[in-house]
Amino acid sequence: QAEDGYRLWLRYDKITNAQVLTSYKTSITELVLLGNSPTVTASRKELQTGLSGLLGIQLPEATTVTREGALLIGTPENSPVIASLNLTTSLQAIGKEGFLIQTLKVQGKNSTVITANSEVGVLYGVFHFLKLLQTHQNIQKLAIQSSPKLTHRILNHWDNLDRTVERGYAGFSLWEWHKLPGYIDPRYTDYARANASIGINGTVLTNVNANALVITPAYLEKVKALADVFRPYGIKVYLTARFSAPVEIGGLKTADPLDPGVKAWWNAKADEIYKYVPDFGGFLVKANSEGQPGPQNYGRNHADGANMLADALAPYGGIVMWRAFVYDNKVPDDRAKQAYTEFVPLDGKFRDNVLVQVKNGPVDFQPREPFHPLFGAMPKTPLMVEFQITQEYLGFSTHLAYLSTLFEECLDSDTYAKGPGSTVAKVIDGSLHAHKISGMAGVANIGTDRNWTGHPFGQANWYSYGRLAWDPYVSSEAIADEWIKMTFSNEAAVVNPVKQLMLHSREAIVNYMMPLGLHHLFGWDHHYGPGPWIKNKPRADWTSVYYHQADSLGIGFNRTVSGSNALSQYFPVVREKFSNPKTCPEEYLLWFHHLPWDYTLKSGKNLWEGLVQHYYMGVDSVRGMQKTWNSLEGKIDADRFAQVQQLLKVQEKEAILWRNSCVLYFQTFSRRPIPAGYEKPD
Ligand code: GCW
Repeated sequence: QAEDGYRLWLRYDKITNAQVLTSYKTSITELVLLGNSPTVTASRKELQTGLSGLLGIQLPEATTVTREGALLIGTPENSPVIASLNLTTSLQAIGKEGFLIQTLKVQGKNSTVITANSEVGVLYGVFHFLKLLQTHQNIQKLAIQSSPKLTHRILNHWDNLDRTVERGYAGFSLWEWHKLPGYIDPRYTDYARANASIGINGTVLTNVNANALVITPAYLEKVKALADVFRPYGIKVYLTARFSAPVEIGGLKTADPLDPGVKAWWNAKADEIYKYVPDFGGFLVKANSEGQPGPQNYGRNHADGANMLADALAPYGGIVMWRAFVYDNKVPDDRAKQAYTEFVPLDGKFRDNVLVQVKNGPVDFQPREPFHPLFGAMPKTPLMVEFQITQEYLGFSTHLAYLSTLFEECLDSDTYAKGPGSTVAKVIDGSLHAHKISGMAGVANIGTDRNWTGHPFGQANWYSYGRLAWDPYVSSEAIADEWIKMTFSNEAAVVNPVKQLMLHSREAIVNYMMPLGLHHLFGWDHHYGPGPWIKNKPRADWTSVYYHQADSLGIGFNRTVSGSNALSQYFPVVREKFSNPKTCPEEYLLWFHHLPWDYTLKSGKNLWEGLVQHYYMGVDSVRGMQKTWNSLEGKIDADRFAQVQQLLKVQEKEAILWRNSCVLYFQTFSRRPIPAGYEKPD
């Protein structure tokens, strides 16, 4: 049977390791799971599908524990046996969405208990339990307690109503607007299962470049149909709000957020939306950025705009996620500075149900960026981090890039906002500044492709995003380990090499696209191939020369005090470290500094030689990845093996194109030879 990757990491093929299989079969003998609410039904179905696949058994159901090896599942509310277990203290500690999995004697029998304060918490526990089996863990003495560290774990779909996806590379939008609400594609349920399995609890259905039509009744009916499918899986639906909607669909003359008529319009709109979707999550807004309308059109600021919408949603418990990715018509001396400049003065001015959503870095989802200086700089406002799961700037769904390492690098960065240890993770999980709400947003890489993400390894980015939104402190290595086991194989001979390949894959791309802190050197607008030579576009900050600033003397963007002084936006310890090229981590060197071609790097090589070396290393790494992958032939199903093999060949070709283009282009400035020993670029 062809393996098309549709099942993602929720593959429940029969366990072939006889020892593991036997031990599971003795430990899992009956299911005690009461109730039939939609969420309980989802748990039951997942378990039965999972266990009949993995163990090849149809688990008998009972209403109470009758034998050794019972799986006792539920909340104290829906299960009298669980209520009698006296787990109150542990349950108190895990919050609404957390879960416990414990080996306990119940009615004298060894049982595995999966419990939580809510049915969705139980569902998360069920997925976790299945993962233990998928990854061949010992389940004899379980004592697992897990709760999400962030309250809002959200996918952002940049999906348009015509089903095109902005920066989406895996087919069209999953949402079949034309057929909704009458036809419910079973794929919506599989989408919800996949998200619930990693704890994602919200989805923004529409593009941040918003279309106001989605909040008209004709579409709200369709939105409701999707929300109804997702609800049992703990997933709330959110929409993007087009700021000019009162004018475009409401017939008002203005969208001024301080205008009483505009406020009344949004209040009524919220009332209407909640009639369709009683647990509607709220709005995500891109305003006054890249031509989108916003409060500044009326001389108001971001807080005025966000607060108006927040007030409309507050009676229903909805939130506003207001994006900080802003740049306007005035081309700045340095675009990297604009968000901080506009938002820091507004700290403390936002309503309690507003989160400001900040991209991981200050420019735009580059293969590598230093962390955004807003993190830590708005202590009175809950900040979300926005990651891009879709690989707009990392080779689309053609190049293999395991992005967990990028996410992790950002989350682990120390802002020094409150002294050492003030990491981005602590800012966004709310612990640094004691916020009650917190969140992470990931721009989805999912579409109608059979395997959802185009590249089979794109699935790992969806997966790792969800895992990090649940726990931003978990390591990329641990995530890769479980993902590989669930997706490909438990055999060490597969797990170890694939893990190494994944963990180094993003650095390979940095090297062949934008080493040493270079950034935004892409071909015009499509952001795929190389275009370091791009100039003379409508805006200077849409060109590559604006970012690399190469000339006969040197290369790099000077963001120190003698340049744009973007460094002044970081806290002193970071600022000082990055300001000095000798202490600035070399991966950010040309992000912050314009340096002469003969500047000496840590390796002893000069800047030109070091740059060339990185470009060549990038291509070499791709060749290494190919070698590793080729060695796995026969250990991975033939279909996915061949697919990845072909994609890696394309990637090698394109890595060479990147390397040669950049090296030859920059050579026109450096006027230095390619050091000996490298193959000739052409
Ligand atoms: O990365 C840039 C993209 C735009 C995108 C914008 C944003 C949705 O090139 O396509 O628009 O960022 O994040 O708003």
